Amino acid sequence: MGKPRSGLAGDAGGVRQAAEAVVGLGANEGDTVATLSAARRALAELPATCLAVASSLYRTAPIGWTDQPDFLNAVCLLRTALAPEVLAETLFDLERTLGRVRAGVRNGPRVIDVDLLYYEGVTRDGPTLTLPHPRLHERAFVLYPWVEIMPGFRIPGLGALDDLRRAVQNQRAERLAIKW
Ligand code: PH2
Ligand code: MG
Ligand code: MG
Repeated sequence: MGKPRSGLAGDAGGVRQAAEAVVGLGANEGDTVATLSAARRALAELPATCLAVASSLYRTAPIGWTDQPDFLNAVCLLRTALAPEVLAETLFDLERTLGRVRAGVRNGPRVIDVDLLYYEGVTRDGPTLTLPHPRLHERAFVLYPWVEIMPGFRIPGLGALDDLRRAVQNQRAERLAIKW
């Protein structure tokens, strides 16, 4: 008989342990600082989750589709008892709540993007969830804020954040002294 599904992570012997999860935030349409602040507050209020650290905001050059405004980006470290798929679905719902409409060009402008980048060494390669995020190592807008809050961290299979960041230092990413 299978174990009952709780939707929680680390459900071993009834003891639920929190996992470290890293979430990337981005926005380049509308009142970006207000939307990112709302996203951050919402992360802090997710069930069975605490927001451990939030990075500074970074103004970053658009990657992928370059003919659009600069983004503001940040990264947050969560400790969560939500399972990876449940967390990913919850983040998807949060984007909708904050006004994200999925239309237009891939990698194009958006009011909010909330991506699950990493979940406690878990790997997934499914239709709706890939962990770690498949493009994180190519992106200064992820690596600059991430290394700020987790210096010395090594992503299993990818290497040290510092080394990954050095490899993308040709991409513009400027730390901002804005409270958010
Ligand atoms: N998100 C993308 C594509 N390109 N560029 C920057 N600077 N910041 C982003 O958040 C971003 C991007 C797709 O999610
Ligand atoms: Mg994204
Ligand atoms: Mg996304």
